[in-house]
Amino acid sequence: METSRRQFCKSVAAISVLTAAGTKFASAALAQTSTPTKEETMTFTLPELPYAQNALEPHISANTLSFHYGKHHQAYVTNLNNLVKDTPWASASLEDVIKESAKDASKAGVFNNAAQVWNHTFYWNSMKPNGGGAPKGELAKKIDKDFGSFDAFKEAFKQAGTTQFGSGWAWLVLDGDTLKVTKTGNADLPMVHGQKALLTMDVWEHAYYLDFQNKRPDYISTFLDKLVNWDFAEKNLG
Ligand code: MN3
Repeated sequence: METSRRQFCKSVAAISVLTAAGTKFASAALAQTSTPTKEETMTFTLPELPYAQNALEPHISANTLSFHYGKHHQAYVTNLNNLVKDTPWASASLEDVIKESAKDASKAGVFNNAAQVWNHTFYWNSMKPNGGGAPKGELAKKIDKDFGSFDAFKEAFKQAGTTQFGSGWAWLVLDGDTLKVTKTGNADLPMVHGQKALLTMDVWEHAYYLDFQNKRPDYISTFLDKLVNWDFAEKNLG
C-alpha cells in the first residue's frame, strides 16, 4: 500500500535547536537551512486521492470528499502518528501496525486509527469516475461461480451495506479460494480475519450524509451503479 511507504522528512522538531549553551530556541531562518540531526521517519502520510475531489460528482460531491478525505482521513493519519510516536510502530508498515495492534485490546486506539487509514485509502481506490458496470475476465467468472450470478453478488453487497448496524464497511473479499461479501463494524477489516480485500464501501454516515442524508440504500445503489472500480478489484484478485 502506498500508505505504508515511509518517507524521510524534515521534522518540524528540527527547527528547535539545542545550542552548546543549552539554550533552546527556534528560528525560522534556521528551519530553512538546517537538516535533522538524526533521520526521523515521517511514519504515516495521507496518500493522494486517485482523482480530483469533484471527480465523483454528481454522485458524491466535492463537499463530501473535502470533509471525508481532507478532514476524516487526515485525522486518522494524524492521530496514528501521534499514537505511535517514539514506539517501534513508528517505523513499521501500516499493515504490521494493524495486525499487531489487533491482537492487543489495550491498543484499540492504535488499531482503530491505523485500520481507518488503510480502509479509507482502499475505499478511494474502490471507486472511480464513470465507474459501475460489471466486472470482466477472471473476476466476472469467479463472481458467477461463487455467488451464482452478478445480480446475486449485487444483492448480497447491498444487503451487507444496509444491514451493517451503525458505522462500518461492506466488503468483497477472498476467503481462502472463495469470494464472499462481508460487513465489519467501525474500523474492523478483512486482513485481521485472514481474508484478502478486493473492494470496500464505507457505510459510516459521513460517507453519504451530505449527499444522500439518511438514504443509505440510495448511496449503496449509486456506489454499485455509478462508482465502483472493477479494475481495482480485478487487480486485487491477482
Ligand atoms: Mn469514512
